[in-house]
Amino acid sequence: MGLTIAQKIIKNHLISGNMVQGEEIALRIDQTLTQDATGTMAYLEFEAMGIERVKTELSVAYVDHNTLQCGFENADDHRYIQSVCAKHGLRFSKAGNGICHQVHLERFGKPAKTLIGSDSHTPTGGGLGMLAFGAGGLDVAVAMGGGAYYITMPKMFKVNLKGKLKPFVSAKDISLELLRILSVKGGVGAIIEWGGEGIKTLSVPERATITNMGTELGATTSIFPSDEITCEFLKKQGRESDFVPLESDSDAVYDKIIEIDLDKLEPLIACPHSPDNVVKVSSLKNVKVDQVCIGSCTNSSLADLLKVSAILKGRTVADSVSLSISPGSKQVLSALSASGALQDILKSGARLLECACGPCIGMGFSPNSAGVSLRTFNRNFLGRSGTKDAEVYLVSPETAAASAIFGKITDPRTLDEISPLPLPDKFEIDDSAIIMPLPEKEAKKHEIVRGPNIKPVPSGAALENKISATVALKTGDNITTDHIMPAGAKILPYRSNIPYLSKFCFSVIDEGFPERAKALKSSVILGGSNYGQGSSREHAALVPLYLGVKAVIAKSFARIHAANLVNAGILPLTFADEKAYGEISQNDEIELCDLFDGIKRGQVTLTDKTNGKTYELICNFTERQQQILKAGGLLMFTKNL
Ligand code: MIC
Ligand code: SF4
Repeated sequence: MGLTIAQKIIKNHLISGNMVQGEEIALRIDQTLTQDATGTMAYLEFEAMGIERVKTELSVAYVDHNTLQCGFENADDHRYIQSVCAKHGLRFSKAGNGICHQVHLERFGKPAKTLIGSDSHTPTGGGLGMLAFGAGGLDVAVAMGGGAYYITMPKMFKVNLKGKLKPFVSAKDISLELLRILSVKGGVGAIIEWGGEGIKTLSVPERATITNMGTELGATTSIFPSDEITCEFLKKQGRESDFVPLESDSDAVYDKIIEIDLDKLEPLIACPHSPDNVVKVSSLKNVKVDQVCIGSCTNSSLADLLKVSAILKGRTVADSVSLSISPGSKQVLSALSASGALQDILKSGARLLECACGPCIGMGFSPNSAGVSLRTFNRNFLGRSGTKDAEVYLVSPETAAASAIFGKITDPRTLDEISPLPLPDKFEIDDSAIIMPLPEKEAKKHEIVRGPNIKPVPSGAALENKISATVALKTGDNITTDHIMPAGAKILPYRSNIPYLSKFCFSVIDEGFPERAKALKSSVILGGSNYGQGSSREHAALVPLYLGVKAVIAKSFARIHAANLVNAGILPLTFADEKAYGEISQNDEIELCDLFDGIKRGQVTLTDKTNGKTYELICNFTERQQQILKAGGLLMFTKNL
């Protein structure tokens, strides 16, 4: 039987386990990346492991999320990360150099290699034919130390593209179309491979838009073949020697095959508050727009911004609209400026922001009260923009630019045809903002700089055979990590300060939760399906751990969050019969008994002392996960080895 692209890379990186769907496999990791919002914690964990030098082929720390520096906190964190990089053998990409996924694509990504990153959009690298996963910071720390990355062998989905995109329809619309078809849960447990003759019409940055948004499908990762288009991209980056061809075998077997006809695709839009709430742009008439944001790791390539500038050229942004542009990298911004396109953007009245995540993670540019914001980003979860009652829509750069001009949601096909400036034959290579680590000898003497904002990582306690707890919170379906541990300008500077962060846990849906959980000392959370979707932030596990949460019992979990809970020593359990979800209430007193035996058997009994009933819970932990949980989390487990 032939192999898919992902199966080929897995086969070449398999350390243990069988490539049998549903079984745990361990993979050798070639490259790692972190960003600052998750990186500080990852490096504190890496330091706790006591390893001198990273053991990967390449590890890069980016500063892109938290660049406002409204106080000493995140400036200190940047210093800390930079000093760790110098000492332990990592490259450090300074604030302003760009968004991790865009810069990694440009400068470091390599086809057929494995990459894990402490950011859920790490699959962006799949646009280059990498097998790239988002992971919790601790998993990244372990990989930096030469340890394996564990995943469940995924299902294989194939999306075949046929035809060619029509003018003003773009890669973002392909992503939105797949979200419309599959929903935010549709990719769970699967790797999505893209193929068909239509992919030959897509450049690497367009492919990267698509693999980036595969995260919103809940997919383990997404990947494109490595072909002549990949080679062309690497050549323009002066990295032709990194090219290797990669394609699936003609007799590879897929669990699901989906076809999308590019000729028939229209501009699409995800309505508030979920990326799969997708309709045609043309179906929304007279929706007034207050702000438009163009950028993020999804849509900030030079090709995207050249299209935007071609639309804005000679026009002015509507009086009522505030338009922001955040180029993905210094390379993109320099090329935009060299081509003259930047001038067209500025003349239109757009506001140029830094090459960073910015508004995507609520770092500034929050919409006005009840404002309508159109964003080329990948997530429109409630409150993520920083304004709780804002209405955030996700669109392509073309739809964003057209709507900014007219002040209302506008189908870009109503514009006259545009001719964007051509892409350069070769990009200007300037890696001056990527700092190399110190040579090993000097590194030994190098001091790590630690600011007062850096507090110790909370550590779990060894699992006890019985948990008595109170249900501190009962949630609905699709709870995101932005609900559990919000980000934004007010909170993000405290990503290395778990006690402070804990004050905001679940604040989007229940402001009383932190106090309540803390007072209870031992609690559980009851969740619906797809609990923990979205970001890879392990803070969504570490903060509940700090607040005394012992287990999360849900209908189902998102992959990275479930792994983060295990790593933190919190039990992720699912209902054997979802009827139980309806019967257990917030504030109920519960007991989980015989846990040692239960986690071995894969089944634990919950006794609800308040309603007097018992329920069966499922937990299919691997041998390794059982040991991690027993030890009180991955850090304790690694220390005990
Ligand atoms: C996000 O898009 O939600 C983030 C911020 O990039 C996160 C990481 C984080 O929480 O720091 C992600 O996607 O993993
Ligand atoms: Fe940054 Fe937004 Fe991308 Fe997350 S999704 S990495 S916050 S640009």
